Amino acid sequence: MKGNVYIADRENHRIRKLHFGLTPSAAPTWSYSPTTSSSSYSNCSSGYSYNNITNSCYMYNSSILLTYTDATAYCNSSSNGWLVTVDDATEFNVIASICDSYCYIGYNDIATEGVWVWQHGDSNYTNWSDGEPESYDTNDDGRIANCAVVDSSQSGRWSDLGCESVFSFICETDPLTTVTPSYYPTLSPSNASIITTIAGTGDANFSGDDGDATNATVNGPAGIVVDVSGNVYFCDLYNNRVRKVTVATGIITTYAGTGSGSHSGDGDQATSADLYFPNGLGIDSAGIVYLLTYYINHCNIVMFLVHQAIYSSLITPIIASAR
Ligand SMILES: [Ca+2]
Ligand SMILES: [Ca+2]
Ligand SMILES: [Ca+2]
Repeated sequence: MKGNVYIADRENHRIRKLHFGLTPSAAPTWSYSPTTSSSSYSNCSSGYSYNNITNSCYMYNSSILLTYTDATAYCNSSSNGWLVTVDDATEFNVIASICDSYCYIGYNDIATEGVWVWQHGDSNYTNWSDGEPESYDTNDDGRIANCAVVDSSQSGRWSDLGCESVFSFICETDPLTTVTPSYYPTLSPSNASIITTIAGTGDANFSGDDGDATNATVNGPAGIVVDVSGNVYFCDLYNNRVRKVTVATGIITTYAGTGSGSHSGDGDQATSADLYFPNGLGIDSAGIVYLLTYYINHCNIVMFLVHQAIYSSLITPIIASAR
């Protein structure tokens, strides 16, 4: 496809391809923390609201007044919730801001007078109003005071009142564990790319001609070109060859060079020619490949040579000229 990018990944001994416009088949892995989610993010069972300060879910309806037992049942039947457990000062402030009257929380000493427990989970946090808790509440018809309520008139601090009284209440649940973040990454076809290896295993060696290119070894790939059909040619520098990956099959072959690092073979088939560290390639619109190699002349001077490796009816590549 137009726009693909090919990379001679020299030190990794691989030919790699950046696929233009291809959407990855697997979603990228993202670490996700609800506490950093956007304010529009919702992560709670139906009826509950997510609070990103406490990373918990709350339900509150000031018009529903129930006894402690009925309020507990109401929460239990609402996505297996519970009367809220206040874990710390942070959650205290959140709950205090939610409740605008008296609101049951999940703290009680029903089982043993004076031994206060949470109906769900453990918390050592308390924030009683002055003089609370009491054994009997003189402000609540003298009932046995076994259930804690948030008292909005006391800045949300708690009082213990009779559990038979009907009050508002606050239910709590954990956030849902399976979420789809609203900012889940999507890659648009116009700019997506993923990278794959099309040749080389990563081992620096020579092997694998006439087989799957991804099972073949190469050694220091350098220059790379693609012909109009999508076939890939690259200099296999330290193997003194030019190799070709045929796009239709993924098969790798030697296109030029014997593997011997010297200079010979002009006019012969390209696969019979010796190349000395081929390191640059070009291709023209006719599919003629141009090849840059080193050449050490008789004065021991390193020179560069450009070869023209010509297809003959797309079958027999020939190195035609030495200069
Ligand atoms: Ca809590
Ligand atoms: Ca009590
Ligand atoms: Ca009290």
